[in-house]
Amino acid sequence: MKRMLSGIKPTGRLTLGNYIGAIRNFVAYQDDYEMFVFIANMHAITVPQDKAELKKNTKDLIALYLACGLNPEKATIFLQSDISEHAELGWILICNSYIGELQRMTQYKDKTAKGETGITAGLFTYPSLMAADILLYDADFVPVGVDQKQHVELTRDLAERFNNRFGDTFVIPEPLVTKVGAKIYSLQDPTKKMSKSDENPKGTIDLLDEPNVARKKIMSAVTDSIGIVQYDIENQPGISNLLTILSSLTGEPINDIVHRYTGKGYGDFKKEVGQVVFDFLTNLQLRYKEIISSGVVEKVIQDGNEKARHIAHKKVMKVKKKIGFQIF
Ligand code: ATP
Ligand code: LTN
Repeated sequence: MKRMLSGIKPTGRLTLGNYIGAIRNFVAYQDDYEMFVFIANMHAITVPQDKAELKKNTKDLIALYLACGLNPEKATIFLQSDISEHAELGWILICNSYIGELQRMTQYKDKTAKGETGITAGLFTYPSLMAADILLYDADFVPVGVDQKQHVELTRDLAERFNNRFGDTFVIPEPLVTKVGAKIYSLQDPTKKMSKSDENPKGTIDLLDEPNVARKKIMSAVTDSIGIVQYDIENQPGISNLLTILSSLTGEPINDIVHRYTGKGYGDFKKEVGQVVFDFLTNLQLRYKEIISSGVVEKVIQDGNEKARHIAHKKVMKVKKKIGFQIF
């Protein structure tokens, strides 16, 4: 069975973008792949985190993984910072990454271009840590939203470089980007990614939003004055985004939805999207509450960590031997 791995940072409340672009796919793939899903808390601290919030977000993320349908019998769910091999291999890969290639990573480039201050060295080197996350487990595939594809490509470069220099060590992973929903946009600015760290809460649907509040956000989503429900990302980014959301949550192809709305206005369409989101969140939150109160979260992480640690340890031992760290 091929292996698949992915992670999400506990940097805030998970959004519908995280669900559609990432988690939904982890769940779909868990039957056909050996699945590893982790909480990327070492990546979270590349920007300052409040201790209590980080703890809460981490627990919530695990519970939401489960509520979204990840099954710990099939998928290994673990906490990155509990497996110290991530930091170890991360450092070794940083030492095999060029400053130039890290400078080309869009997240860093965008932040520096905007003149943001307080950018940490961790934010600059985090793509190398992400490479370590992937290479430790010999992952064949990495399901991610489109914004992360570049990092998986860097991972491939680092793995090939290492293999060429030290001999066959790492599996070369492939990014897997979903066809529909690789990028869900802000409801208030549909040219921008829907993001956990967005300051405007109206643009983002949190998975833990009150379902009624979420419905209102859909109803007040920015659209256009064209008045035809159709998929046209250039001229109708808002409507196209809502079409993607609806299609992702129901499985109905976008073309079929467009067909159903021939001759109808945005009002009816938004109502349907709002209702589907309302129902989705209501069911999800019911499961989330059950999971939180059952205390299963701790057990899931303990079991997952154990499995992950075993694999990661073997890989780091191999790497240390290859580079000359093992002297006896
Ligand atoms: P932040 O806003 O703190 O940078 P984020 O919302 O981008 O966080 P991540 O933890 O960076 O979330 O991403 C987790 C996964 O969710 C990644 O695979 C990412 O590609 C995917 N993802 C995040 N936002 C979206 C989105 N709007 N549409 C589709 N996929 C997304
Ligand atoms: N960098 C990613 C989260 C992440 C990840 C990974 C995803 C960290 N390590 C390994 C896939 C595989 C992010 O910011 N979304």
